[in-house]
Amino acid sequence: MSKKKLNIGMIGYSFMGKAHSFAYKNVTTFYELEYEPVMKVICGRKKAGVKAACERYGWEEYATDWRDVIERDDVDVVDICAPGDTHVLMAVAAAKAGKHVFSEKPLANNLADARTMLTAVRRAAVKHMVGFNYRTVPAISLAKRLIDEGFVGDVYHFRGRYLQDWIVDPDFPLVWRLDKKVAGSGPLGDLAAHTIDLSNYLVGEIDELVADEKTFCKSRPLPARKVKGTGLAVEAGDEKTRHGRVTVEDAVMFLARYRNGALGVFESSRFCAGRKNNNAFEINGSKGSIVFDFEEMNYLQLYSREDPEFAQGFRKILVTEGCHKFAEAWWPPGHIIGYGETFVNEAAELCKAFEEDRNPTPDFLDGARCQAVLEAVADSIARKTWVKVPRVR
Ligand code: SOE
Repeated sequence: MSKKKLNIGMIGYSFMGKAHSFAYKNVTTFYELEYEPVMKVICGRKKAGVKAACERYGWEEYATDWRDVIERDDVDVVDICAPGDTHVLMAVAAAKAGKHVFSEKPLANNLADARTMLTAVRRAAVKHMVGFNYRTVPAISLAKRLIDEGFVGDVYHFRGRYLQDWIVDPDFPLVWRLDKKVAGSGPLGDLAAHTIDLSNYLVGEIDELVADEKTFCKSRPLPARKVKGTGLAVEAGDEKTRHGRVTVEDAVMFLARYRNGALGVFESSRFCAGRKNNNAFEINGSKGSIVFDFEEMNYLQLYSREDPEFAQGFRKILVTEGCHKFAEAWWPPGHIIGYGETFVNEAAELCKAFEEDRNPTPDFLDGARCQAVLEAVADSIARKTWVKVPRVR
């Protein structure tokens, strides 16, 4: 039977553009899908860069103006992989044009924009998805199942951290992720957004929080005019004396109280030497605990107080069996998966939503709920006090 086509128009071709291209290219190899993504058009402002990405990643065509992508009749889904400051404009225009919208995280650079995006996709009755790719790690699905099926009991604590070290060198250049106007915030929106989404998903909504932050390195060399590499890897300009101001935090932390009575501790930083992509958490409940660390993403640790006393202890569950959601599509048991596969799983979820005529998960509501926490963190830092997290429905 011939498959139905889902034509994708993707804006952005850097790190996330590469990840999403990898996903569209590989998804039908692993998933039986009624709808098949077609890599129609990739868009970026720099002609040479987007042309090269188009050829390398395997897109049919390229464009240099995102509005052209949105206006095309042969585009069904607009996939936004551009920096946060562009999301609201692109997503609202895409929804108005009747396109389904897939946006990278954080959904926007502030809560007002996130709400605008949510309203736009709801009004247009189009499908919407936000790129919290870690939800598709099989160990995260297992954590959700263990919590839902009562293995952890009532949750008392969520302790989450997301740590990296790629800007610990003060000579690392002033890239867009360090510019508040473009990125919205530092590790808060870039990293803690993932932790917050996982905590929303696994534990529930946060009621109130108190936060603090620090910028260790306030000025950095401007990047080389001709930027080499993509994503996080760029070179400083030859002239290390030309500096610019860092306008985002380097590290952020907050304490949280959940609506269901649980307590949370969150920490995110890009100044943790040796921590490359340390997205990790521990949840402690009345019946047991679970522990996850992305650097060992194929495992989930479980401690059950209901095991016989003589056998109690943390067990490491290898999450690669056919019974494990998001692992079942891949390899035989024990043949582990990696970071790229999370994006393939995400693309499969997007396609399945069309087959099942529902919205994909996580969606703009999840994105806006995360944004409400990000906003509360910024508010708490500015006012140096506990603040309530605005509700988003
Ligand atoms: C860079 O810090 C980054 O690529 C984030 O933007 C991603 O969301 C995160 O998953 C990995 O690190």
